[in-house]
Amino acid sequence: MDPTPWRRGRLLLAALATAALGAIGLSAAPAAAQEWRGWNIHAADYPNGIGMDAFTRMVGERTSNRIRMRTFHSAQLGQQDEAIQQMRLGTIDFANFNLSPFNNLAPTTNVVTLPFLFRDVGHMQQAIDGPAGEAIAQDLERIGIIALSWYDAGARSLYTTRPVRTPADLRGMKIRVQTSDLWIDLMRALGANPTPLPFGEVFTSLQSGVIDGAENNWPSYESTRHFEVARYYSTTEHSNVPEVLAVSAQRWRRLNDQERAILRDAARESATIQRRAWAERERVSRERVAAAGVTVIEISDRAPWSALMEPVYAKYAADARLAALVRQIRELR
Ligand code: BDP
Repeated sequence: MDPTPWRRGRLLLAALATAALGAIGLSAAPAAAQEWRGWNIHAADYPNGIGMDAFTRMVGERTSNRIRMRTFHSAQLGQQDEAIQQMRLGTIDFANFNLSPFNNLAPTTNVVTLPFLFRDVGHMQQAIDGPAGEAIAQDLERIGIIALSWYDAGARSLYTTRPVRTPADLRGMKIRVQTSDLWIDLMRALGANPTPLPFGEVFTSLQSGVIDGAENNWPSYESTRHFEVARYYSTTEHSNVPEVLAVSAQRWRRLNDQERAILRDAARESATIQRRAWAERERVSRERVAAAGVTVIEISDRAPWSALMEPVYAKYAADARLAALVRQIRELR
Protein backbone atom coordinates (compact mmCIF):
# COMPACT_ATOMS: atom_id res chain seq x y z
CA MET A 1 0.00 0.00 0.00
CA ASP A 2 1.04 3.58 -0.76
CA PRO A 3 2.19 5.59 2.29
CA THR A 4 -0.44 8.12 3.38
CA PRO A 5 0.38 11.73 2.40
CA TRP A 6 1.45 12.68 5.96
CA ARG A 7 3.69 9.64 6.17
CA ARG A 8 5.17 10.53 2.81
CA GLY A 9 5.95 13.97 4.23
CA ARG A 10 7.62 12.46 7.28
CA LEU A 11 9.68 10.12 5.15
CA LEU A 12 10.79 13.00 2.98
CA LEU A 13 11.76 15.07 6.02
CA ALA A 14 13.71 12.16 7.48
CA ALA A 15 15.49 11.66 4.16
CA LEU A 16 16.37 15.36 3.99
CA ALA A 17 17.65 15.33 7.58
CA THR A 18 19.77 12.29 6.84
CA ALA A 19 21.22 13.94 3.75
CA ALA A 20 21.95 17.18 5.64
CA LEU A 21 23.64 15.37 8.52
CA GLY A 22 25.45 13.14 6.07
CA ALA A 23 26.86 16.23 4.40
CA ILE A 24 28.43 17.39 7.66
CA GLY A 25 29.68 13.91 8.39
CA LEU A 26 27.18 12.76 11.01
CA SER A 27 24.59 10.04 10.66
CA ALA A 28 20.92 10.71 11.38
CA ALA A 29 20.32 7.85 13.74
CA PRO A 30 22.42 8.25 16.87
CA ALA A 31 25.38 6.00 16.03
CA ALA A 32 25.63 2.96 18.23
CA ALA A 33 28.44 3.27 20.74
CA GLN A 34 31.59 1.50 19.59
CA GLU A 35 33.62 -0.56 22.01
CA TRP A 36 37.35 -0.48 21.21
CA ARG A 37 39.94 -2.85 22.64
CA GLY A 38 43.44 -1.58 23.23
CA TRP A 39 46.68 -3.48 23.76
CA ASN A 40 49.48 -2.43 26.07
CA ILE A 41 52.49 -4.56 26.91
CA HIS A 42 53.23 -2.59 30.09
CA ALA A 43 51.44 -2.20 33.43
CA ALA A 44 48.85 0.58 33.77
CA ASP A 45 51.14 2.78 35.89
CA TYR A 46 53.99 2.70 33.33
CA PRO A 47 54.27 6.03 31.41
CA ASN A 48 52.79 4.40 28.28
CA GLY A 49 49.77 3.13 30.25
CA ILE A 50 49.31 6.62 31.68
CA GLY A 51 49.43 8.05 28.15
CA MET A 52 46.98 5.48 26.79
CA ASP A 53 44.52 5.97 29.63
CA ALA A 54 44.62 9.74 29.03
CA PHE A 55 43.99 9.09 25.31
CA THR A 56 40.97 6.85 25.91
CA ARG A 57 39.50 9.25 28.47
CA MET A 58 39.78 12.21 26.08
CA VAL A 59 38.28 10.26 23.18
CA GLY A 60 35.35 9.13 25.35
CA GLU A 61 34.65 12.68 26.53
CA ARG A 62 35.02 14.26 23.10
CA THR A 63 32.77 11.76 21.33
CA SER A 64 30.14 11.77 24.12
CA ASN A 65 31.10 8.13 24.66
CA ARG A 66 30.23 7.12 21.11
CA ILE A 67 33.75 5.67 21.03
CA ARG A 68 34.37 3.83 24.24
CA MET A 69 37.92 2.60 24.53
CA ARG A 70 39.36 0.21 27.01
CA THR A 71 43.04 -0.60 27.31
CA PHE A 72 44.04 -4.09 28.41
CA HIS A 73 47.33 -3.47 30.16
CA SER A 74 50.14 -5.92 31.00
CA ALA A 75 49.92 -7.84 27.69
CA GLN A 76 46.55 -9.35 28.66
CA LEU A 77 45.71 -9.62 24.94
CA GLY A 78 48.92 -11.47 24.05
CA GLN A 79 52.55 -10.87 23.22
CA GLN A 80 53.78 -8.14 20.90
CA ASP A 81 54.04 -9.96 17.56
CA GLU A 82 50.57 -11.49 17.96
CA ALA A 83 49.19 -8.08 18.91
CA ILE A 84 50.58 -6.58 15.70
CA GLN A 85 48.86 -9.30 13.66
CA GLN A 86 45.62 -8.68 15.55
CA MET A 87 45.83 -4.95 14.85
CA ARG A 88 46.22 -5.70 11.15
CA LEU A 89 43.21 -8.02 11.25
CA GLY A 90 41.20 -5.53 13.31
CA THR A 91 40.64 -7.75 16.33
CA ILE A 92 42.65 -5.29 18.42
CA ASP A 93 41.62 -1.69 17.73
CA PHE A 94 44.45 0.41 19.14
CA ALA A 95 47.80 -0.09 20.80
CA ASN A 96 51.15 1.31 21.80
CA PHE A 97 54.12 -0.45 20.25
CA ASN A 98 57.83 -0.02 20.22
CA LEU A 99 58.89 0.47 16.56
CA SER A 100 61.47 -2.36 16.51
CA PRO A 101 58.96 -5.19 16.09
CA PHE A 102 57.95 -3.46 12.83
CA ASN A 103 61.50 -3.57 11.45
CA ASN A 104 60.83 -6.54 9.17
CA LEU A 105 57.45 -5.17 8.05
CA ALA A 106 57.96 -1.42 7.61
CA PRO A 107 61.46 -0.54 6.28
CA THR A 108 61.65 3.05 7.60
CA THR A 109 61.29 1.83 11.20
CA ASN A 110 64.81 0.42 10.79
CA VAL A 111 66.14 3.95 10.46
CA VAL A 112 64.96 5.10 13.90
CA THR A 113 66.19 1.83 15.42
CA LEU A 114 69.74 2.34 14.07
CA PRO A 115 72.42 2.32 16.74
CA PHE A 116 73.97 5.61 17.87
CA LEU A 117 71.93 7.63 15.36
CA PHE A 118 70.44 10.24 17.69
CA ARG A 119 72.54 12.72 19.64
CA ASP A 120 69.99 12.81 22.46
CA VAL A 121 66.27 12.54 23.24
CA GLY A 122 65.60 16.02 21.84
CA HIS A 123 67.12 14.97 18.52
CA MET A 124 65.04 11.78 18.45
CA GLN A 125 61.86 13.78 19.14
CA GLN A 126 62.67 16.25 16.39
CA ALA A 127 63.06 13.36 13.95
CA ILE A 128 59.99 11.38 14.97
CA ASP A 129 57.77 14.48 15.20
CA GLY A 130 59.12 15.47 11.77
CA PRO A 131 60.49 13.69 8.69
CA ALA A 132 61.04 10.23 10.23
CA GLY A 133 57.54 10.16 11.71
CA GLU A 134 55.97 11.09 8.37
CA ALA A 135 57.85 8.37 6.50
CA ILE A 136 57.11 5.74 9.14
CA ALA A 137 53.40 6.63 9.26
CA GLN A 138 53.20 6.00 5.48
CA ASP A 139 54.97 2.65 5.82
CA LEU A 140 52.72 1.58 8.70
CA GLU A 141 49.58 2.57 6.83
CA ARG A 142 50.62 0.15 4.07
CA ILE A 143 50.45 -2.69 6.57
CA GLY A 144 47.10 -1.63 8.03
CA ILE A 145 48.25 0.43 10.99
CA ILE A 146 47.48 4.13 11.42
CA ALA A 147 50.08 6.00 13.49
CA LEU A 148 48.56 8.80 15.58
CA SER A 149 51.41 9.95 17.81
CA TRP A 150 54.85 9.03 19.07
CA TYR A 151 55.83 8.04 22.58
CA ASP A 152 59.28 8.26 24.19
CA ALA A 153 61.22 5.16 25.10
CA GLY A 154 64.53 6.68 26.27
CA ALA A 155 67.84 5.05 25.48
CA ARG A 156 68.36 1.30 25.50
CA SER A 157 71.40 -0.15 27.25
CA LEU A 158 72.74 -3.63 27.95
CA TYR A 159 72.12 -5.53 31.17
CA THR A 160 73.74 -8.80 31.97
CA THR A 161 74.44 -11.43 34.59
CA ARG A 162 78.21 -10.76 34.31
CA PRO A 163 79.87 -7.34 34.07
CA VAL A 164 80.26 -5.91 30.55
CA ARG A 165 82.64 -2.99 30.03
CA THR A 166 83.80 -3.49 26.45
CA PRO A 167 82.44 -5.29 23.38
CA ALA A 168 85.07 -7.98 24.06
CA ASP A 169 83.28 -8.79 27.34
CA LEU A 170 80.12 -9.52 25.36
CA ARG A 171 81.74 -12.13 23.17
CA GLY A 172 79.62 -15.28 23.04
CA MET A 173 77.10 -14.03 25.61
CA LYS A 174 73.48 -14.86 24.81
CA ILE A 175 71.62 -11.57 24.67
CA ARG A 176 67.86 -11.33 24.19
CA VAL A 177 66.65 -9.04 21.41
CA GLN A 178 63.25 -8.07 20.07
CA THR A 179 62.11 -10.02 16.99
CA SER A 180 63.80 -7.94 14.30
CA ASP A 181 66.55 -8.78 11.82
CA LEU A 182 68.25 -5.46 12.53
CA TRP A 183 68.51 -6.30 16.21
CA ILE A 184 69.88 -9.75 15.46
CA ASP A 185 72.59 -8.27 13.21
CA LEU A 186 73.33 -5.47 15.65
CA MET A 187 73.94 -7.88 18.50
CA ARG A 188 76.02 -10.16 16.28
CA ALA A 189 78.14 -7.17 15.20
CA LEU A 190 78.86 -6.50 18.87
CA GLY A 191 80.12 -10.07 19.18
CA ALA A 192 77.18 -11.41 21.19
CA ASN A 193 74.90 -14.33 20.46
CA PRO A 194 71.48 -12.77 19.74
CA THR A 195 68.40 -14.57 21.06
CA PRO A 196 65.02 -13.21 19.91
CA LEU A 197 62.37 -13.71 22.60
CA PRO A 198 59.05 -12.10 23.57
CA PHE A 199 59.35 -9.48 26.30
CA GLY A 200 57.29 -11.59 28.69
CA GLU A 201 59.79 -14.46 28.56
CA VAL A 202 62.90 -12.48 29.43
CA PHE A 203 62.67 -12.78 33.21
CA THR A 204 62.42 -16.57 33.32
CA SER A 205 65.02 -16.93 30.57
CA LEU A 206 67.47 -14.87 32.60
CA GLN A 207 66.63 -16.88 35.69
CA SER A 208 67.12 -20.26 34.02
CA GLY A 209 70.30 -19.19 32.20
CA VAL A 210 68.79 -19.53 28.72
CA ILE A 211 70.15 -16.01 28.19
CA ASP A 212 72.95 -14.03 29.85
CA GLY A 213 71.42 -10.62 29.35
CA ALA A 214 69.09 -8.33 27.47
CA GLU A 215 68.91 -4.65 26.62
CA ASN A 216 66.35 -2.03 27.48
CA ASN A 217 65.72 1.42 28.95
CA TRP A 218 65.69 2.10 32.71
CA PRO A 219 61.90 1.92 33.17
CA SER A 220 61.57 -1.49 31.47
CA TYR A 221 64.62 -2.89 33.26
CA GLU A 222 63.06 -1.85 36.54
CA SER A 223 59.31 -2.48 35.99
CA THR A 224 59.88 -6.06 34.79
CA ARG A 225 62.21 -6.72 37.74
CA HIS A 226 64.86 -7.99 35.31
CA PHE A 227 67.33 -6.17 37.57
CA GLU A 228 66.81 -8.84 40.20
CA VAL A 229 68.41 -11.46 37.93
CA ALA A 230 70.68 -9.40 35.66
CA ARG A 231 72.63 -7.35 38.15
CA TYR A 232 74.89 -5.34 35.79
CA TYR A 233 73.63 -2.42 33.72
CA SER A 234 76.15 -0.99 31.21
CA THR A 235 75.08 2.41 29.89
CA THR A 236 75.80 1.76 26.23
CA GLU A 237 72.70 3.77 25.21
CA HIS A 238 72.99 2.10 21.81
CA SER A 239 69.47 2.82 20.50
CA ASN A 240 66.77 5.43 21.09
CA VAL A 241 64.04 3.70 19.12
CA PRO A 242 60.72 5.44 19.88
CA GLU A 243 57.18 4.08 20.11
CA VAL A 244 53.88 4.63 18.33
CA LEU A 245 50.30 5.05 19.50
CA ALA A 246 48.29 3.53 16.67
CA VAL A 247 44.85 2.49 15.52
CA SER A 248 43.86 -0.44 13.31
CA ALA A 249 43.11 0.69 9.73
CA GLN A 250 40.02 -1.53 9.87
CA ARG A 251 38.52 0.83 12.44
CA TRP A 252 40.01 4.00 11.01
CA ARG A 253 38.30 3.43 7.65
CA ARG A 254 34.89 3.58 9.31
CA LEU A 255 35.45 6.88 11.17
CA ASN A 256 34.26 10.22 9.85
CA ASP A 257 36.58 13.24 9.58
CA GLN A 258 35.44 14.74 12.84
CA GLU A 259 36.12 11.52 14.75
CA ARG A 260 39.52 11.19 13.12
CA ALA A 261 40.46 14.70 14.20
CA ILE A 262 39.35 13.93 17.76
CA LEU A 263 41.52 10.80 17.84
CA ARG A 264 44.55 12.55 16.35
CA ASP A 265 44.37 15.46 18.80
CA ALA A 266 43.83 13.20 21.81
CA ALA A 267 46.75 11.00 20.72
CA ARG A 268 49.06 14.00 20.39
CA GLU A 269 48.01 15.34 23.78
CA SER A 270 48.51 11.89 25.29
CA ALA A 271 52.08 11.88 23.91
CA THR A 272 52.83 15.09 25.82
CA ILE A 273 51.52 13.41 28.98
CA GLN A 274 53.49 10.21 28.28
CA ARG A 275 56.72 12.10 27.62
CA ARG A 276 56.45 14.02 30.87
CA ALA A 277 55.71 10.81 32.80
CA TRP A 278 58.58 9.14 30.94
CA ALA A 279 61.22 11.65 32.04
CA GLU A 280 60.08 11.27 35.62
CA ARG A 281 59.93 7.47 35.51
CA GLU A 282 63.43 7.22 34.03
CA ARG A 283 64.79 9.03 37.05
CA VAL A 284 62.71 6.99 39.53
CA SER A 285 63.58 3.65 37.91
CA ARG A 286 67.25 4.45 37.95
CA GLU A 287 67.05 5.28 41.66
CA ARG A 288 65.09 2.11 42.40
CA VAL A 289 67.57 -0.23 40.76
CA ALA A 290 70.52 1.58 42.32
CA ALA A 291 68.85 1.20 45.73
CA ALA A 292 68.44 -2.51 44.97
CA GLY A 293 72.21 -2.80 44.63
CA VAL A 294 72.57 -3.08 40.86
CA THR A 295 76.06 -2.32 39.53
CA VAL A 296 75.82 0.48 37.00
CA ILE A 297 78.76 0.39 34.61
CA GLU A 298 79.08 3.85 33.06
CA ILE A 299 80.18 3.63 29.43
CA SER A 300 81.64 7.07 28.83
CA ASP A 301 83.45 6.26 25.59
CA ARG A 302 80.99 4.82 23.08
CA ALA A 303 83.40 4.96 20.14
CA PRO A 304 84.53 1.31 20.42
CA TRP A 305 80.86 0.30 20.37
CA SER A 306 79.70 2.49 17.52
CA ALA A 307 82.75 1.55 15.43
CA LEU A 308 81.33 -1.99 15.20
CA MET A 309 78.00 -0.78 13.82
CA GLU A 310 79.16 -0.12 10.28
CA PRO A 311 77.76 -3.41 8.86
CA VAL A 312 74.37 -2.61 10.40
CA TYR A 313 74.26 0.74 8.60
CA ALA A 314 75.53 -0.89 5.42
CA LYS A 315 72.68 -3.39 5.48
CA TYR A 316 69.74 -1.40 6.86
CA ALA A 317 70.40 2.12 5.60
CA ALA A 318 71.83 1.33 2.18
CA ASP A 319 68.64 1.68 0.15
CA ALA A 320 68.49 5.21 -1.34
CA ARG A 321 65.27 6.18 0.45
CA LEU A 322 66.51 5.03 3.84
CA ALA A 323 69.97 6.55 3.36
CA ALA A 324 68.32 9.88 2.52
CA LEU A 325 66.25 9.68 5.69
CA VAL A 326 69.35 8.97 7.78
CA ARG A 327 71.04 12.01 6.22
CA GLN A 328 67.99 14.16 6.86
CA ILE A 329 67.90 13.09 10.50
CA ARG A 330 71.62 13.76 10.97
CA GLU A 331 71.17 17.26 9.57
CA LEU A 332 68.45 18.18 12.07
CA ARG A 333 69.73 20.79 14.51
C1 BDP B 1 60.18 -1.79 25.95
C2 BDP B 1 59.11 -1.34 25.01
C3 BDP B 1 58.19 -2.49 24.64
C4 BDP B 1 58.99 -3.63 24.10
C5 BDP B 1 60.08 -4.00 25.07
C6 BDP B 1 60.93 -5.13 24.55
O1 BDP B 1 58.35 -0.30 25.59
O2 BDP B 1 57.24 -2.06 23.69
O3 BDP B 1 58.18 -4.70 23.89
O4 BDP B 1 60.88 -2.88 25.37
O5 BDP B 1 62.14 -5.08 24.65
O6 BDP B 1 61.07 -0.75 26.21
O7 BDP B 1 60.34 -6.11 24.04
